[in-house]
Amino acid sequence: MKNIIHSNQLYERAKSILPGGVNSPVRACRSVDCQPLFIDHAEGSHLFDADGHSYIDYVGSWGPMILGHRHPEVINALSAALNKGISYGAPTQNEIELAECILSAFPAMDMIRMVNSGTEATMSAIRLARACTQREKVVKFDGCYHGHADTLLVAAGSGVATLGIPGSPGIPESISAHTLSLPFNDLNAIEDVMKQQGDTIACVIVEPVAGNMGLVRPQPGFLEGLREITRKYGSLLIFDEVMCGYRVAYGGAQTLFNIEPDLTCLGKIIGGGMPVGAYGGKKALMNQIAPVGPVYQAGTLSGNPLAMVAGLSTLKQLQKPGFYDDLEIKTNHLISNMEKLATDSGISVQADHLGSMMGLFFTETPVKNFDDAKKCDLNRFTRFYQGMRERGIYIAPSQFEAGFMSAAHTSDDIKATIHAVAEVFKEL
Ligand code: KE4
Repeated sequence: MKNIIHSNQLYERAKSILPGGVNSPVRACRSVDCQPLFIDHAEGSHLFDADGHSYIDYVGSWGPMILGHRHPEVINALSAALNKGISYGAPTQNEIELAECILSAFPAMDMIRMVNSGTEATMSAIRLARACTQREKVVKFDGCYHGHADTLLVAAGSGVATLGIPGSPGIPESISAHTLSLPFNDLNAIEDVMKQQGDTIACVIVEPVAGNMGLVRPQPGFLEGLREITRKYGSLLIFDEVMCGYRVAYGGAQTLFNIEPDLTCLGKIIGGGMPVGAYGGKKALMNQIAPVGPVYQAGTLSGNPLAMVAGLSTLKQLQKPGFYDDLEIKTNHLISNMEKLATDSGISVQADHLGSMMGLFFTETPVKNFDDAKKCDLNRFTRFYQGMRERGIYIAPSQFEAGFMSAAHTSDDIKATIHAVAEVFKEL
């Protein structure tokens, strides 16, 4: 067993002043019966914990670190910006540069607003959709996560439309009652709901490639069906590409699947590891946002100049020829080897990847929605997580999360990972 005495000491200190000792619940590693590792620093594809142990990182800060840690171009851009100041609370050229870069990659948007997180992006997009349609109800999908705004933290129903049951105490039923959660990949369910109450639905929000129940890709026709049915009933289609934007393709899932949503939410990669979110769409919608229009949304640190250059210097690297091809080759190599090793070990897994976003479910049935995902062998996943971490491989501490390859992962990293998988699978 790795000696993680410093992490444990830090964890004891943290628990007395931070709820659960963390600033975001999943980091506490509770679902995999582990103490969290406290990270001291990172470089390339590796994290280094407070006890000096190194780990090959497939969490990538939950998605942003597609270049790997401390990419020289990003560090140089941040250092230069830092020499000019940290925050002004006033417009800067950096905000325009990043906005122009994003709009050139997402033709469904011709205007965008920067915020500080994915939660702010989706929360604001919902408010805009409600204002523009003069409707209140929101449709989401079981197992999709769009941040922790009240409207979107709704326990997933199962099978049929479920009027929101608060996913957390503190969310008034008067709010969650406006949110319906349907099974992902189920066009019949959304067609039924829209037939019954489509004229009250402000928007349908979806992770076009789901990553918060593990990786679940859209079934053929699902996204096209959402686009068609929302147009038919005058509801807005919101693609939450906070995770899959710039991850599954440079132009996100909407480019990969050639679907034009009405609003797009982004985060993670567009900040290059700094706190950035964004939402955007056509001018007719976005000009409803204050100060031009009446829909209010604001933020002290929105468009922070350091965060803007971290994002822009990251996106510029993604534009390099072959960037996504290289990620696809590396991710496919890892996932296909994991599938083969599982078969050789007699372990039932469902593995998948889209670009450098990958998933591994411990189940024998294909996973098309959250009900399928919930049938996974969570005990087996816990043992897998523990075995991999002991061997210096850092994966998400939850069966219901995705994994991420970065440009910094080397063939030696992937070889070492496959070796660790082979050993751990033998123990499962
Ligand atoms: P943030 O508010 O965490 O920046 O973004 C919320 C969000 C919105 N939409 C999607 C598709 C997301 O995946 C997220 C956040 N993702 C989680 C990981 N599954 C963040 C990690 C965490 O909560 O600590």
